[in-house]
Amino acid sequence: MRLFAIGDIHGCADALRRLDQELVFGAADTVVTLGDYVDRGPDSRLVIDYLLELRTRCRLITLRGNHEVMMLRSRDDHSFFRNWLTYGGEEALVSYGTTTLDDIPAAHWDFIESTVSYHEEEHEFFVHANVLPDLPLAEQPEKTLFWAHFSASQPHVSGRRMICGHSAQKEGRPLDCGHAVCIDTFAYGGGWLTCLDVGTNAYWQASQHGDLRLGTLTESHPSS
Ligand SMILES: [Mn+2]
Repeated sequence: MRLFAIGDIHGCADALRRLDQELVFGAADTVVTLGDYVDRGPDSRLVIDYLLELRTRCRLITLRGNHEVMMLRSRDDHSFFRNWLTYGGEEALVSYGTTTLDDIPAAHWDFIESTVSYHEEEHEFFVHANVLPDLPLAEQPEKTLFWAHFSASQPHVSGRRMICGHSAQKEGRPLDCGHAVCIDTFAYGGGWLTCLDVGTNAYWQASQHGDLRLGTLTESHPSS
């Protein structure tokens, strides 16, 4: 049984496929994707198609990111739609060959609506952005879960390790604070898409150009 987390994909379908080719996700695996499937990068539509297929052959847990929040809101709020376009929504629409959300397939809306706010395992919990350390996961404000910048001054009250994305680590390596790890490594911006083996702390990183490299978490900001 392997437990993986994958950081912010942002339309980087080639990098996602490269990780899958290497790790061959299968029926014995749990894969938690940390949200932000769409926007900014080139292939939002292909990423969602890929995840819909991946869901049929492993236990796939798809978290919601702030870009899914924005896309859902844009469907009902035309003035917000214009905002979203400038936050990467324009690239998402291009991947569908359209300029309007009316052309997004129903299966893709169903996928986006099905995304969850957090996920818990025995020793870890998974969120897109961050949590307030003193509040149980079920009581976290959406603003924190989807939008807050990474900070991990104190461990979460659950005692579990937090695995998150959202705050791009532009030098390309995960930020490991011991009780919290951020694995958004800027795939769409010329960085890497990170897949962390949560059980071993080994990670694989793929670029949009097909490069692959390996690493192991090394705590860089010990909790105090
Ligand atoms: Mn985000």
